[in-house]
Amino acid sequence: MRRHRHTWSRMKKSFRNILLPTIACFLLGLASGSASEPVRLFVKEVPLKVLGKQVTVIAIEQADGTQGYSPEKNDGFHVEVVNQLKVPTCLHWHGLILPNLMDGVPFVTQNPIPPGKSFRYDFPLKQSGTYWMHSHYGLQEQLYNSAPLIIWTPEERAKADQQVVVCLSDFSFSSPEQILKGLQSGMPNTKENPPDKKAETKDSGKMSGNMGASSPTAEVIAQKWDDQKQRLIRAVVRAPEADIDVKYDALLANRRTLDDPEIISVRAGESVLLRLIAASSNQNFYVDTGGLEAELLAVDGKAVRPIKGSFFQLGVAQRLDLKVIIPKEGGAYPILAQGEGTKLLCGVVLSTKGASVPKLSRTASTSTAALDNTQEKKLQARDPLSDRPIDRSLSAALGGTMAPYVWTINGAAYPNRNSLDIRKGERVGITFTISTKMGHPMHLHGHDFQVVEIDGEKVSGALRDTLMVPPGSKMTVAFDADNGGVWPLHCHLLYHLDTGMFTVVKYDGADVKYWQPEAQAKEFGSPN
Ligand SMILES: [Cu+2]
Repeated sequence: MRRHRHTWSRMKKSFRNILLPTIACFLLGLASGSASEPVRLFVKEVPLKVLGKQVTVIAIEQADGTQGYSPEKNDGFHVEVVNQLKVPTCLHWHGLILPNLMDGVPFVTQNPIPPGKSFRYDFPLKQSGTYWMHSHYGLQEQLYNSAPLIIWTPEERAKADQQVVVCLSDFSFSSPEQILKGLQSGMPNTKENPPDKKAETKDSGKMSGNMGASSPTAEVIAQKWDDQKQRLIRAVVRAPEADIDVKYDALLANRRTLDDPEIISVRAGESVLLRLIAASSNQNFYVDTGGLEAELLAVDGKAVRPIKGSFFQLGVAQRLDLKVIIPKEGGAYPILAQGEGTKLLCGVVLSTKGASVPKLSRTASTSTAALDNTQEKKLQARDPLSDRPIDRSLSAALGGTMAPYVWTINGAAYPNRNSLDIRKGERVGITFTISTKMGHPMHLHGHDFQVVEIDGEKVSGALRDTLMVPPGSKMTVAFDADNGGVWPLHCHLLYHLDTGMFTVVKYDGADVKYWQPEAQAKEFGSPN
């Protein structure tokens, strides 16, 4: 009896000491999203063969070789980034609404991760869909220090019979440092760029209004809206070729050129959801689904009212969720992406069993026009912001010059201590104006914003985290200031970001201990 009581009291004791805390931890973990063991993400050098040549690039891989990290929304985000490079790194979770100090931006929300060291990221997930991750340290993004980040829910899984992630990127045999040096010396990768073009763009910081008119026009590919059929289409028009500042050697889809594209096996009659990610450094894209009618379901991971078409615009860092149906007769269906202002192509092929895959060319016969607002004006958020007036209106004037190669927001190049200041609880509007010949894909960290005005027209546009601001346009986005901190707002063209087109949106009372523009200037230099 005594022995029994003893055992019972021991059991009670162990229940109190071990089981209770375990259960409590588990429940607490569920609530805070920290129950799971972290997934280790190794940032490391990997070999890559491009156009027959062996090069060394960077990958973000799990221990089993999985690229990136694609968690279940309910499990939360639990990652340990292990830096296996010989240099510092820092990974940003692009588009996620997360606590400020988990944002992964060196000299803004944390210190860089030194070689051989690691850093843990844990937070609950508020979104689902197509996101991505990339280094925010120096020019590492150009070396493919990036990977997909798909957040799964049962609803995301139910969107199609099969789902495919396609990462688009831009490739150069020149190192990112050489590319930047070329731009700064006024001799950008100029294979196709006549030297007198420099003079033309020299004053680009001042004026853009009539520049289009003075540029020579040619037959170029552009996106149009077919009003009759209510769909987005590819059209050949007479217009200036888009002005771009980096000319690449190749474009890649899932790290492969069209000489040897990824062949994705699909089934006749079934639906496929393509989750396209512009993981490029400086190259905007047009996405061509060819003979397959596509339905655009989401941009930047956020649902839009579905739009049909076969030709779509995709700015650097943006995403498109495109649903296609494989015809009953089967076949091979290339999904191609052509670079803005170039003839270069990349893509994947959807192929049913036994279909013969055609040989695909890496170049198109015609170049493309600049990205514009054709598509953006058609997009409507499925879940718009609540109806409420803007409390605080901020301006972001995008400017810059090719010589010197400096890009600015509100006249200033980063690093600096300027900030766009806001308070918690406000509905904030940011109006982008642009005085350069090149468009800028503008990314705000830590928030979803809605496009609410395009060129003077009020819209209930897409929810996004990255907005393409084309030359000559004026666009306003709005968001609710509900996530305190100091949040980067920057152009996602790597060489614009690196030479000044970066600022921060700062909440009143934010913890700014990691925001060290001076330290950044010391590490990377200053564009001025
Ligand atoms: Cu830019």
